[in-house]
Amino acid sequence: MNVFGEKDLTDSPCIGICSSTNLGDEICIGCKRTAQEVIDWNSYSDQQKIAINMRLRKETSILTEMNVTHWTAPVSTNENDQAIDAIEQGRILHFPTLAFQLLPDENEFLSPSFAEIKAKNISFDRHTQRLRCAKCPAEKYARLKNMLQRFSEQAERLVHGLLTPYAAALQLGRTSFRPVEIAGRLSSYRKDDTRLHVDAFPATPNQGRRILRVFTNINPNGQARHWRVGEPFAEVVARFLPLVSKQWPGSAALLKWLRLTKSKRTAYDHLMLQIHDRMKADLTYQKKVSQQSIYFAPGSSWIVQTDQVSHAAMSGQHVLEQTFYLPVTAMVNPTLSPLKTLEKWTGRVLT
Ligand SMILES: O=C(O)CCC(=O)C(=O)O
Ligand SMILES: [Fe+2]
Repeated sequence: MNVFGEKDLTDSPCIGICSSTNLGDEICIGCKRTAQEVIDWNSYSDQQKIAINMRLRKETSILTEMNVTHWTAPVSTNENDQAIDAIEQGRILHFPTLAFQLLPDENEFLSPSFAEIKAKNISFDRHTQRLRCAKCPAEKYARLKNMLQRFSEQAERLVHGLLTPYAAALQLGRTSFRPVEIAGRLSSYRKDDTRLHVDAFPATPNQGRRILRVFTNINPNGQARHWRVGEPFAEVVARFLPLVSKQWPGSAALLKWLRLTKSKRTAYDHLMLQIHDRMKADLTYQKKVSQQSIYFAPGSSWIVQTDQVSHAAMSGQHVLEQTFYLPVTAMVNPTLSPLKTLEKWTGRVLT
């Protein structure tokens, strides 16, 4: 087992919930091994253990593999349905061979020196055409912007083509370029994205809207982006909702008046922020919760709703990311949204 509590490929996959030995099931409900594999485990060679663990990881993976190789490639109705269903269930759409092509004169931007000291990302707002947190000489500024603009447009085309029922309602958020190595970066625990969390932003309440992000790894040195992904959203809520502190009456208006938030922090935003902070603050949870590691290779892309999928970015350098917001009413199955899940648990309207 490594320092994050992740199992090695030769470790037993047992999670302490055993239905094969206890109840005689052919497939164990906990680890998904066959009854025979459970009985024989200790007699297996490392090679056999690795083969079984690889098979189980594939079976239990949160990734839905998409065979889309171009940002504008036509997508079949079947793929549309599969993508919507998977993303709403809290899965990650993975495009192993969907790469973002840099222009030859863009390679020079693959350096942390283009980001302001202490900044995690360079961000770009397509509406205002402004870059934030970039430390870029004036003569290169337009080219850096062009790189982010081009990625943003391609990500938008991909999402519109793939998640067609969302197309009319999707709102374009920021584009970001992340040229800073994640591992070893210093930050407060709240800003520490190497801890499992669901996304919630203190200054930008999203008032129930979904956060949908497109990532692409443009690392030139073969380095994957290593993520951990934790338990399903309903389980996060079951564990942390009972611990949240209440939102003081009048605090939302005060935060807005003081301009600490860009819009009203709704009851939903309050709960999501509390859950975000409490997940990150609980180091035992970080280590012990059931989780899987994912290595996103250079030249691959992925789409994930980061308000729903518990995630942590452990290491990696150089990704591009595009954020979209989606009203819950535009979902095919709104009951799967964090908003509706929290409303069901609290018995209250939260926006
Ligand atoms: O940079 C990454 O790979 C992911 C960081 C993260 O937590 C996020 O974008 O929500
Ligand atoms: Fe995040």
